[in-house]
Amino acid sequence: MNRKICVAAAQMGPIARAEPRESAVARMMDMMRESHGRGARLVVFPELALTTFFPRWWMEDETELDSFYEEEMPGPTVAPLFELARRLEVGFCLGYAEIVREGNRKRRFNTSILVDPAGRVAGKYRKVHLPGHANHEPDWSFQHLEKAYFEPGDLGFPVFDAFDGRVGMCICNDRRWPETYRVMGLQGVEIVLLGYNTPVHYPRAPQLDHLQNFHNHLSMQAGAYQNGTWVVGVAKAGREEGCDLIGQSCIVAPTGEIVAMCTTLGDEVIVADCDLDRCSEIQDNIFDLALHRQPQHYGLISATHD
Ligand code: CDV
Repeated sequence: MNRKICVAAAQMGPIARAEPRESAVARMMDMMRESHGRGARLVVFPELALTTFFPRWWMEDETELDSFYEEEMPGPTVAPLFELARRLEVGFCLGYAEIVREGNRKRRFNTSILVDPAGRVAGKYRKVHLPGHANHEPDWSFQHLEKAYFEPGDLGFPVFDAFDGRVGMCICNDRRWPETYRVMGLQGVEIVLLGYNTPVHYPRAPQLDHLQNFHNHLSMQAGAYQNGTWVVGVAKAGREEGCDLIGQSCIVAPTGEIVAMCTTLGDEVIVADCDLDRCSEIQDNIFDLALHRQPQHYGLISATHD
């Protein structure tokens, strides 16, 4: 069986705070049509793709905060994207802010879903590594309040049987952590789908700002190679509400090589034929985990810290 799948990374340019979801969904539908026209069977969209990156603002009004979250997926605004996918028979991966009501309690997650070509949700992931801070930092030019607006994901790093392969997801900051890829690698992952919103400026360590693009690719290429998996990393890019976000969305082969990369900071589709059988070149050789791993020496990796 041929396990070559044409995958599209659908990078998005900025989404203004006032831009309605309908507009963001229309942009995604345009890119889904283009991806399909270029042969893609799977389209990957960014983190929090339906709205602006709202954790950059301190919000005390809960109604305002809630307006950035989805209570149902798909709700009426996002349903046309699912319908188009079904009609074109393409799957997709979509990042969004999720609210779950448990009695009087609202639980908030930074979530992504994998949707199969029949328009069914085939997998869900909730972001584990939440960057930023929980308190208002008025001296900084913008906030990064993921620690205030989300709780850490409670689903672990699941891997799903889909698209004739083993598919995993993670979200933005997760891509910088080797454990993210390894936990999926141990489940035989063959393609990791992820979206990101990465500001060029990091207020806590601005001396590293010029390395943002380098660290983006470094993390994904290392994660791909060390686990013998394809990685598809998709940005929301460009100047969003005065905050510059990096682009360079890319598709990385299991060898760690970048095989396609966006060259703009706007809405842009790139595609690559991802042969899932190529994963075994790495997984059965240099990183044959069953043969070469020495977990008795790795205890500290999962030990808790104070
Ligand atoms: N959305 C993110 O998770 N952004 C972080 C930034 C804040 C460092 C990232 O790791 O790209």
